[in-house]
Amino acid sequence: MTEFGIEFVPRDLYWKTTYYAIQAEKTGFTYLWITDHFNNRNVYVALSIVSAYTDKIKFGPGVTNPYFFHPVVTAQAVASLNEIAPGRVICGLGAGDKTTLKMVNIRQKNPLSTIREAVQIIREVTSGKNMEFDGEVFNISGAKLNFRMASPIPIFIGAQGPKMLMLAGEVGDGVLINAASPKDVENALLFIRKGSEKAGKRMKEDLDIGVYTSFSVAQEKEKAMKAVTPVVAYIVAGCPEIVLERHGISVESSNKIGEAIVHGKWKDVFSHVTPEMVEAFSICGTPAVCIEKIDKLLKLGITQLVVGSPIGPNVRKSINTIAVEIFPHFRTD
Ligand code: F42
Repeated sequence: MTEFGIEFVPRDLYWKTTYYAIQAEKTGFTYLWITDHFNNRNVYVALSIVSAYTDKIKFGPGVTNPYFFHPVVTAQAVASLNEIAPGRVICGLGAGDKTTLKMVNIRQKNPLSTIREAVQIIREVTSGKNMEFDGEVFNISGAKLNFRMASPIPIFIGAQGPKMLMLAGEVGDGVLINAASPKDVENALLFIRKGSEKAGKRMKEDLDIGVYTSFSVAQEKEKAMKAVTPVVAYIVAGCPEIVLERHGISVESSNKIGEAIVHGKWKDVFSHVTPEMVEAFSICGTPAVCIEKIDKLLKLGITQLVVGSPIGPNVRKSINTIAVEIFPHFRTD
């Protein structure tokens, strides 16, 4: 069965994120991911409050990266959370958002080795081992947590490029595919499968396959579109050429959107984002339209669909709409 996850961006005040988290748990979401960007509120502060106000939803950073946080610090953070909420913590890890890394002049060097080694370090340190490690990127001469781990923490890798998707299939407990269209997800699955086969793992049984979508649902299509447009703009601006090509979007229009974002020209952003871009990079529309699009993704054989930012023009109402009008189509219980 496919589970549903939800993503919150801690741009909102902590109490709002916590309120939405409680609502998400009550309405039947299984996973809660909170994004990590240094210019938003801190992800672990947000997650600790969430842990205190929820009982069963699984939660974690979605996703953190080993450039801002050394993997031993990530291991410490998720292990601490897991002490507060045993068995509920999951750890999302990715190469990091290029724009925010650039702001502080951190080069995203050797992303593949960095992620591969970070996964190993987080896994071993959170399992209570005293770790010694001499890698291509990280070097550790004795790292052990001074507190005991409650349970293992699954590591999900956020990935978009073919090599990262393959690596995610090979070393992750799960993968979070950054995509919304069946074409992109199908393509991603080919690479994930190659990686999982290399490691002798079975897709789905041994590897959680999540699709992390930009999502916007409202009773009026126009309102859903307006809410999702800025998120789609960021996606198009940061999208690899190969993916733009797949959707017939020119690099020139992607650059134009990027320029408009950098200069805060939001009128231009709205005029450059086309309905085709919204179609390619989000699940957006009325509940009926969203049901149809979710159905196409679930049929590809994924284990988790993450309903991502903005969720809708009014987050509280949209979570309610998902629970009342969308979930019943996918759940028999
Ligand atoms: N990023 C954040 O910063 N915060 C978030 O909260 C966040 C959430 C999130 C959720 C799901 C998801 O899928 C991604 C998410 N991201 C988030 C974005 C994520 O951090 C990455 O930016 C995103 O996944 C894009 O990276 P990627 O997976 O496509 O990997 C990049 C690095 C890439 O270019 N990959 C290439 C590929 O084919 O996969 C490989 C690049 C390569 O080969 N590099 C060489 C190497 O050896 O590593 C050499 C490069 C060199 O010069 O060092």
